[in-house]
Amino acid sequence: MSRLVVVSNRVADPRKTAAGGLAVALAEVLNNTGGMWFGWSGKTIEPGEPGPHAQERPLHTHQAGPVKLVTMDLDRQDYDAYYGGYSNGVLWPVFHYRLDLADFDPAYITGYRKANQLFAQKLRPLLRDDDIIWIHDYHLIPLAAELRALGCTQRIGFFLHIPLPPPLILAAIPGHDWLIRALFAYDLVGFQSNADHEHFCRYVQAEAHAQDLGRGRWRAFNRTVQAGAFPIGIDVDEFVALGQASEGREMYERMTREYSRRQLLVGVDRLDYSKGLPHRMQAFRSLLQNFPENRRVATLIQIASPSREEVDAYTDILHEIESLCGSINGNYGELDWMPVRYMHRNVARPRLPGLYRASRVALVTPLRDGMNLVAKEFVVAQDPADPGVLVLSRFAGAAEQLKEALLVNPYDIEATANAINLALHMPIEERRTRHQALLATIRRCDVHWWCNTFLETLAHTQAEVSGTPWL
Ligand code: GDG
Repeated sequence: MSRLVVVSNRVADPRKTAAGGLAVALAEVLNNTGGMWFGWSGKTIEPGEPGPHAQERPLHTHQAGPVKLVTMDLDRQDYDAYYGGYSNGVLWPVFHYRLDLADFDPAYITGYRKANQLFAQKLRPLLRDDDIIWIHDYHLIPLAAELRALGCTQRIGFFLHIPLPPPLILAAIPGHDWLIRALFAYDLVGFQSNADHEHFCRYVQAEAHAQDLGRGRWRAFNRTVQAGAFPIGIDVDEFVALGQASEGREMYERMTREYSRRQLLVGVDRLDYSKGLPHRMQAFRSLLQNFPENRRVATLIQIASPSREEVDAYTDILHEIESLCGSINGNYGELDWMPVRYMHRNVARPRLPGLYRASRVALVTPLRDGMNLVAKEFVVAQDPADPGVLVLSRFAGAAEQLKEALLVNPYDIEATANAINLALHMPIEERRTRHQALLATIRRCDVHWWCNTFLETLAHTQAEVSGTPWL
């Protein structure tokens, strides 16, 4: 059987838990298959720091159960241009439809390309001829092209965890044609949703004049690539077990005791402008304003785990949320009731199922999201006899699958407040029916299904042995 080699910007020990959808999902996958996980070490070399040049620097290797973790350091300037610059200052905002937040500094793409070349140079000697290589996310789009340029002919798949916007938004990125052309170095390119896949098809047809070979296959730049939607899921059994473990149960009991006369609403997000936190706060404020019967009853617990604090747009959103929470609590709070409990901290993963289960409503209202795993975790954590209600943004990839949630447009503050009110007062029969349907979908398309479907499709793509370097 071929060995699986996973490549992503960050590598996490699969035996430990980590926040962030990508790490959580990959840890689960590699735990089952074994193989190698390659990525950045998390360490940067500061200018003037003694030591060998990037190309000669040794790799860090660590055996974690069945998984060999191999990581490399990056020079500070390269890391800043590649990670904070191009990946999170250009690709993240544009792919989340936020052209206004993009910083198209030309130095960024140079650093991005250089980091990807270094990844390829370091990875190449570790590869076996029959490896299956699976590259993840927007940080590493050109990696397969760089590997092909070094002569790699292995099957290489790519999965984009974030949305792919429509062609005209993509076209705002200087060098967008280079970026999409790089996708043709892969054998299989996977997206989270049908909408993202459709954007890819429209782009390659219109901008790259690709030939449609049918069944998801496209021909351009002397290469054939297959593309499709592979919605990511969670490890349902693992999450159920986590909820039954002592920390999960204790959390549930503590929350239900503490809030016995209240109704809890919960939000769990990385602190990111794509997650729609200010809009959510405004909707919650409208709920209290328009439906006063919820005052003294509804409490929103919002966890916003720290993320990418070195990027300016993230500091701005932090201040905006803090000010909104302060004003809601100031205007509506009572001596014995705080409407919003906001935490800008990480919560230990074993506590999450208990927190979800104690909550009557989850607010998952991103302005754009590739998938959103919190929506799925919330459903799985519920008591089927008395389940909570999921309020879900129609702009999360998860909305394509989770039709029985209360779907909202998060930009429409009043309509979202109405939906939250509906959720808080939904009769138990309706809650049960919706929950049953949601759970069935989430179980059917769990993380193992996602991984197996992607890897099986990759194994069956028509192998193309042409190492033509075209970047
Ligand atoms: C990308 C895409 C896509 C969050 N806060 C804490 C915490 N978390 C965990 C959640 C969940 C994960 O992090 C977040 O999942 P999302 O799906 O919201 O992901 P992103 O980080 O934006 O990731 C996204 C995902 O990739 C997978 O493809 O779904 O659309 O943007 O598991 O529970 N975990 C802990 N403490 C926290 O405070 N322990």
